[in-house]
Amino acid sequence: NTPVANQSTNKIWKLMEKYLPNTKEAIQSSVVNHVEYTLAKTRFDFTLLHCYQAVSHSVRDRLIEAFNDTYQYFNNKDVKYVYYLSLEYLIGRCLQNALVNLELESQYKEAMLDMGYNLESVYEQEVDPALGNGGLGRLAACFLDSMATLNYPAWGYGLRYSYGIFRQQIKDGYQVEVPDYWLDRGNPWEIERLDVNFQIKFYGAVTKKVQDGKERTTWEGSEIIVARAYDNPAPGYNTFNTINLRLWRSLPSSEFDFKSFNQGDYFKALESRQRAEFITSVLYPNDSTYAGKELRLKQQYLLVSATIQDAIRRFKKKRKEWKEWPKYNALQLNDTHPALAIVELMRILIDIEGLEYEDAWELVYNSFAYTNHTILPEALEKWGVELLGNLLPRHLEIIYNINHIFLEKISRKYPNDWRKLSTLSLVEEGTHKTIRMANLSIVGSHAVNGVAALHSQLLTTTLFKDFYELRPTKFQNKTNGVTPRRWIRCANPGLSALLNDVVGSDDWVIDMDILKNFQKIADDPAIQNRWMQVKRQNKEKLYWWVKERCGVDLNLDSLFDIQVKRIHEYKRQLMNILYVIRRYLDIKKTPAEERRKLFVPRSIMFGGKAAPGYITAKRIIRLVNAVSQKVNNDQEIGDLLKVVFLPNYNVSNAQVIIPASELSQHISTAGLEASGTSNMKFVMNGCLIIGTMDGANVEIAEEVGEENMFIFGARVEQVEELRNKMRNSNYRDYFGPRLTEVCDAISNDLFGYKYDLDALLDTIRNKNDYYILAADFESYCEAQQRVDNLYKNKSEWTKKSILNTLRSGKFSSDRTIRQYAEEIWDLEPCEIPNPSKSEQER
Ligand code: GPQ
Repeated sequence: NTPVANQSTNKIWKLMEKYLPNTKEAIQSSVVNHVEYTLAKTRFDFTLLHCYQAVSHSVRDRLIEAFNDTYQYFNNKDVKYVYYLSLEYLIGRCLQNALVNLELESQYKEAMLDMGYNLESVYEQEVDPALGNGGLGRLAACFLDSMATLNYPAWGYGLRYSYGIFRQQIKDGYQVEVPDYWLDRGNPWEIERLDVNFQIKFYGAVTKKVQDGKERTTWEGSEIIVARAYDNPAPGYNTFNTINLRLWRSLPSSEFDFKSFNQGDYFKALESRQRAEFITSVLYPNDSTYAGKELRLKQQYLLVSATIQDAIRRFKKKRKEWKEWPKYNALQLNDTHPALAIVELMRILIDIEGLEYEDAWELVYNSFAYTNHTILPEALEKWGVELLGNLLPRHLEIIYNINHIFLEKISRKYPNDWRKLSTLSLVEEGTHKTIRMANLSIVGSHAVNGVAALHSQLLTTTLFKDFYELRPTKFQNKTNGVTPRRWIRCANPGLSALLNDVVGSDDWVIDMDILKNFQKIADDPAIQNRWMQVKRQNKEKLYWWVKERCGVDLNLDSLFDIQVKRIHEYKRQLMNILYVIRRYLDIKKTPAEERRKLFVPRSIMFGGKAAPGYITAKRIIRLVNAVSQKVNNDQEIGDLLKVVFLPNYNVSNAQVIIPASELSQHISTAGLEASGTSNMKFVMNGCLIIGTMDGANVEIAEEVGEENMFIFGARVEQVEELRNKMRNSNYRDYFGPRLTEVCDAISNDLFGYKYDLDALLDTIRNKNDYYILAADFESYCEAQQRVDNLYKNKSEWTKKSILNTLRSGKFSSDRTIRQYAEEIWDLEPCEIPNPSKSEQER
């Protein structure tokens, strides 16, 4: 880029100095301008979708002002940056969030109403960018919101997949996956950076030569592609700071073309261009399982290589000494998916920058940190050395170097301890030799954290025990959190208004802890009434959502009982639906005139995607729909019990579902849910949790009080013993009578689909019930009885609901991000001065 001459720079500077005004007229004219000049539409040919697009462009203009100023300011102040590396971001819809964070929602509402548009229906036009699978991806999005809000100098880095997670349709009760081409209607929020491109190399060969008595290694890749930046501004709340989520898209490299086109095969050369574009085309739809596919490894390396090059370029612009790298850069790995960043930085420092190995290692070690999100063995990434060595030969070599030096230290410290050496090694030996990415991440990072107190404790006592003993101070806990901006302020306007009145301001949006000071309102009948009204309105919204999508008429007076999350055996949706059958059978056995006395009317809802190849998870969906079919059409049952599968659970649907929920299920086998984050969203929205002592539920119980939840089931210490008891025994010995009757009903074809459903039940009957569903079933049924009893007392229920919200402050991601910044990143906030209101309104 050639710098513009000084005089004209001054002129441009003056012209750009003005900020867009936010008066009603200014907003309207900016929207109308975009209709005409950006969309090239006329007032005669203009739909609600066009309206959404024009409004978004007008908001984007305002975001860009803040965004450019923010990084200019950071740059001038020469601050330290944190780089958050994640293969997934579930950011959700942007329009409302941007308006709320820019504090312009009411202005836009009024401006649009005046032009004949309802802003809420404009919101509904937006697609939901679903570039993630579940909790891990949504966590990254909540973190961006908190990093911006708390004024941290941060960058999010990820991939711009053309296809996000599939859209889930339910056909004949089965999940059907439909491709999610989310860019169909363009994306007004992103800024394509035609000038930010990095070359990415794959395959090829490593050569060594001696230069000035020193061995120099070079890697010549044989496939070269380009990563291009797409920027997505993430505005903070109550601050002018707006940070960037930079997503990379893969494109063919024209330099590489030159060679292949000259070889004469035009079509073959075009094919290789398409292969380049394919790399970022689709998100792998597996949650907590490792895929092991080469394309996935290419995706990971593309993210890592482009990001490291970008960070280095930024660092070098300031011409700092390499030894200052950790003082100016912190890099956070969201699970092991971007772990190759450790190796990529080593490679660049040694092979290109010419640093000594030890010096390079110190810079890497002091800048990287790693977050683990699960102890499930099937999720732990292990790349085969053949695959890795073929795609990234130099990286494999460096991994071997790291391992060699590391293991030498270990064997000096623990001579002849072969068990230790083989568990700590980055390499898993065997017929199929693999690289353990978790071990690489731990060895290459100065901090390793779990995502809830229980999970972090399990890491140090089980999965990473030997690493912990080696360096206990490296291991930390950072309990997850969620942003109250999206999950209360945007998703639950009724509750937000109520909290504003209680607190006397909207300060709670950036300081959730102040809600604790208002606990006495929980007993106030007037507040309780208003609280119930808010819940009722949210239930009505979900009522219409369900009616439209599922064709089921819910009873608004029934208890809305919801479990929404990825379908996984460890999350035990199966236990939930088996209990629903239990309830159904019990209602049928009760004389009609006594039913309403004994049973609280319930609407039990399930939602979540199954990985396309996960057959058991898909059968769970089949069972839920089979039960739904039977129960909802049983005249005898009426509105006492309804069962619904909510299709295509995603962020925008969650914003409707969570505020409407009264009971929320978080019932994983103790020890297996690392944290859970929707549990936090439900609690904030005044739902009561039925749950096991797992993940963050443990800390939720500490905060809101066990008496305000329905806790049940085996504790983590008991799980192994229960499994041992079941091992090699017949399921008839460990099934209680209530569970036996339910399973027999299914096997006797009460719901049809016998083949699928018997196979499903075999996972608990003949596979030793790894997730101890049978062992927890009785205690689950008892907890459900406590739910019914409490729901009969509206005032007591509401009181607990209020206390749940008021005591949920700990679970704001603002708290989490502050802890990361202070305890891992060593990062200071840097708030840019807000251009004065008068200036904005000029
Ligand atoms: N989680 Cl390893 C995911 O959503 N995807 C993954 O691949 C892995 C973990 C979840 C985890 O299951 C939840 O318990 C956490 O709350 C969430 O990550 C965020 O930490």
